[in-house]
Amino acid sequence: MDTPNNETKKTVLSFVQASGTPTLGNYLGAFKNWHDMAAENDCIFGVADLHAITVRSEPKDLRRRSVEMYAMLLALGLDPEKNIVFLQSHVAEHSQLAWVLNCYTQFGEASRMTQFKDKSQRHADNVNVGLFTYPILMAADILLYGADQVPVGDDQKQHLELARDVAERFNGLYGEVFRIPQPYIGKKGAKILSLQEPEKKMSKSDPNQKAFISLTDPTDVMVKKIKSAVTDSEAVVRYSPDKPGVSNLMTIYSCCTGKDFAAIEAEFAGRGYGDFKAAVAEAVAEELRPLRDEYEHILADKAYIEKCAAEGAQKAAYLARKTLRKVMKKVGFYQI
Ligand code: AQP
Repeated sequence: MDTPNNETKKTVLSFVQASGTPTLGNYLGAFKNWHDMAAENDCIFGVADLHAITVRSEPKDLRRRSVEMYAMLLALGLDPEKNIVFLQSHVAEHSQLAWVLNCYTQFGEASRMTQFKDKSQRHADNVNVGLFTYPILMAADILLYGADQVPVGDDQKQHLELARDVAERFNGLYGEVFRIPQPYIGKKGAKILSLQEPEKKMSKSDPNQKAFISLTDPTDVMVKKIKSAVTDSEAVVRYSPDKPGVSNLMTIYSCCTGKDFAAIEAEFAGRGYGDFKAAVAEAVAEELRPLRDEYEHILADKAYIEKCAAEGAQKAAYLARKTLRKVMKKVGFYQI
């Protein structure tokens, strides 16, 4: 199995869909871990633009969002010289391997994916086959690069299990072709919830703008969204499953400040939600300000983005081609 550099480091891979502006959920659940892991591992980060078309959008919006998401990855500090940072559609092997893996995935196991059930309800007017086979494309994304670890939020755990099952099935038939990936779920922030419906996860494609904090929201917008977050009538800052709104804000505050829940409860004992929300808003604004500044700086430099994306695609394609060639041979395609 080939890895990007050497055998002592782990290969870490993660993608983000270009389906909107990334949220605080994406940041706390995934991006923050990516940044930390990039220092010590061989990392491959991708903008999943192929995944994004499972939901219909205007071509110009997809293009803009893909570039913005790519700029956001660079702004996180993922060094494009040391890591591979690219756009999925620039490497044709993703789609090619996905087709092969489709034929090694059972309809029944794909039908069990809860995100398909969720998304097909949310987009009932466009329940396309891509929405259903999305996890198989995701398996191809991961398996092409021999990823050891895949940092994801809780919502993607089931998809990763499917990737493992398909890889094990394929290896069982043809020998050790794929490395079996492990999920990496951060200790905190693995599931940041909607600010308006705290029983649902925070999602960048939520039609209710007040439900999520976008990483590019101006500070005053961010503050307003946090102040209007749904809580409860108890007016006590306490972490508990029956207080999902307050617990979610506590998680966000904890991720941004490093304070644990007991310290947060003590800090706000006897104080109302007004004070608490103001502190959460300030902590989020502080956490995101440097990222937003860097993002704006990078986004203004289109030549730099294009250069990094072209180099990233070239490095990714080199690795992907090797794996795909092996797969094609094992399956029995006539080689020329
Ligand atoms: N609310 C969340 N809390 C923690 N982690 C999250 N992630 C997403 N939402 C949360 C993690 O972010 C990474 C990139 O996600 P993605 O954009 O590729 O796909 P997604 O999980 O479908 O995210 P969204 O925001 O909900 O997108 P849409 O609205 O387009 O469906 C993943 O590691 C994910 O776990």
